[in-house]
Amino acid sequence: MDELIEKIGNCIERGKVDKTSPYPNDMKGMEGADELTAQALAAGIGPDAVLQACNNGMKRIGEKFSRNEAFIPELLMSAKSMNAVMAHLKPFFQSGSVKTKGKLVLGTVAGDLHDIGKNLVSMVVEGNGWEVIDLGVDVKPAKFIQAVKENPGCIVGLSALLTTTMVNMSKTVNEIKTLYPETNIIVGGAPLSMQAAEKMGADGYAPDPQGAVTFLNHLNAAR
Ligand code: B1M
Repeated sequence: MDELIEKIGNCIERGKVDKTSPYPNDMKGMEGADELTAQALAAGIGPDAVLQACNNGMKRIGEKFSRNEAFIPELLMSAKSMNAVMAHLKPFFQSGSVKTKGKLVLGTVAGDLHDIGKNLVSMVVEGNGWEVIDLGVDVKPAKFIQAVKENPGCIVGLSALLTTTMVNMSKTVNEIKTLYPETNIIVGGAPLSMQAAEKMGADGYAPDPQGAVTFLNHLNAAR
């Protein structure tokens, strides 16, 4: 079991999507993230353990990228492998859904194309009984505002992975709060912190998807 988990993490780090994928060259013909995840779940390994292995693999490729030992194409292949895993995990995260507790309008802010973390937040929040309106990546403030207008009472979730796009996050918070001051906003993403969230006027910060669920559930309880 441990070996299977380790292999999945390795596929994420190396960007091995599935058996037919010709990349990376030295793994040609070998099973990839897709097949190994299916095997792991069939063997009774929990989705959380699979996800943890993926996050570890993603962390390793990220560290290589920081050291200039990996480049954008490698990162893209890792992201593609992660998506292959997430296709298997999605039903597990969604199965907790009983009834809709409210709406979360979610998106990665303008200028930022990172969506793996946002997609995880989306799955887990949905799995915990919330309806998620996912606006995608590179979302301009006007698009968030339109969604808030169309979904009265919704909560807004903003994700950012780049320190350079945190300024767009701040702008988005500001524009939403100016027009819809009663709207609750939660922010997250690797460069964020509670302090940064407070500084930009957001109502909450979560370091991970479960933290986002806790925040949303607290808001509901207080309503
Ligand atoms: Co980029 N990238 N990237 N990248 N990339 C980082 C973020 C970076 C840290 C890498 C590095 O230098 N070590 C660095 C940012 C540095 C900085 O600003 N401090 C970086 C850079 C510089 C860039 C480019 C500028 C590179 C270039 O072109 N020179 C470029 C920018 C493109 C753009 O966005 N405009 C770029 C591009 C890319 C790819 C497209 C190749 C690819 C993204 C593919 C995709 O998302 N579809 C990519 C990737 C994969 C990464 C790394 C390796 C992995 C990110 C990831 O998915 N992590 C990353 C390095 C790293 O993190 N080790 C890196 C896994 C994911 C599950 O974690 O997204 O943090 P994360 O989400 C977590 C939490 O943060 C939280 O929950 C999630 C689950 O725990 N969370 C929330 C996230 N959103 C939340 C919202 C919430 C609550 C919690 O409430 C609403």
